[in-house]
Amino acid sequence: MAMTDDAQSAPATTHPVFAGARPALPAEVEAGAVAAVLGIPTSAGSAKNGSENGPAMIRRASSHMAWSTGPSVVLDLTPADGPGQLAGVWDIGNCELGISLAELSATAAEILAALPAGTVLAGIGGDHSITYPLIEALLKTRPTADLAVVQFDHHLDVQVWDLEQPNTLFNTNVMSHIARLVGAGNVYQAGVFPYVPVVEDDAAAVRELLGRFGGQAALFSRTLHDEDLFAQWLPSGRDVYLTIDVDVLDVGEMSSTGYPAEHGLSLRELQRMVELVLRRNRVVGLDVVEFATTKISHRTIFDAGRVANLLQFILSTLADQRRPGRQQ
Ligand SMILES: [Mn+2]
Repeated sequence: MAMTDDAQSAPATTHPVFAGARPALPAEVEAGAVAAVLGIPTSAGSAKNGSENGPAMIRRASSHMAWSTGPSVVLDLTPADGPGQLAGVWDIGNCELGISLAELSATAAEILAALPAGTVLAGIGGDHSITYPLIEALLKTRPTADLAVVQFDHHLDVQVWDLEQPNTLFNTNVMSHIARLVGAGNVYQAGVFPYVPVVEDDAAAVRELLGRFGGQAALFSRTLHDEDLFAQWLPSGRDVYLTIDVDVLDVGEMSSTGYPAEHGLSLRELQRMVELVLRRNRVVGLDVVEFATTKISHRTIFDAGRVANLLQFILSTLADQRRPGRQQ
């Protein structure tokens, strides 16, 4: 197949599983599973098309981490004490969540209830609005008094109006709705662009809202780029929901997204920061959102590969934490 930067339409088919993970229905996932990957192919919460192709593109790009014939395993060379074997990751297919908020949450709750206790539901978006029903379902099925949300994103995704109307949920305001769910003080926003234009009449309200958040480690801040300062800023020892909007990456590494960042993090920087989140907390749910394209090209295939590598890194780190003898 010729691949150029124009022409090819995005795929109608999907690679069956993420990175050779074991395929199963949620109820078939075995006890002790580390994570269950769930594709959520929607752009219902976005003004732009393309994020509905995220799960298919990212799964297809992940196929370089799986043999095409017969069962295989993935060895992980990142642990300092030698190769580990990635185990316990399942792929439970796609979930067509529909467009009503109640429907989204109910479906996600059914999936979580069917999975073995302790299995991390790992969502592949889809636009960023999917994070709200995933967190709502998590709170409903696995109540915790101590949930923090760590968001990597180029944008704050907050607004200060119409927040009592759940049908106004979009990728542009999803974190305001999530702050209402978990308490603003429990939402940590990392990698956000530091200069935020607001309507003058709203400036005080926005400052007040952001002041109630766990905090913002903005893109150009020392808090984000000094590892010690960033570790101090992060929640520690808590149950964490991790949400990664891929537009937090620099356009040079991620142009397949609705609003690419002219200046963003490198994938390597993001990995180091995400690793700190994982090492210092118990990640109980996660998603990777906003990969978006309507075309197949060299560029979009490599972008999808970077998202696949990032998700593999997160799942491998979670699996490594469950290895016998590891400190939690
Ligand atoms: Mn976002």
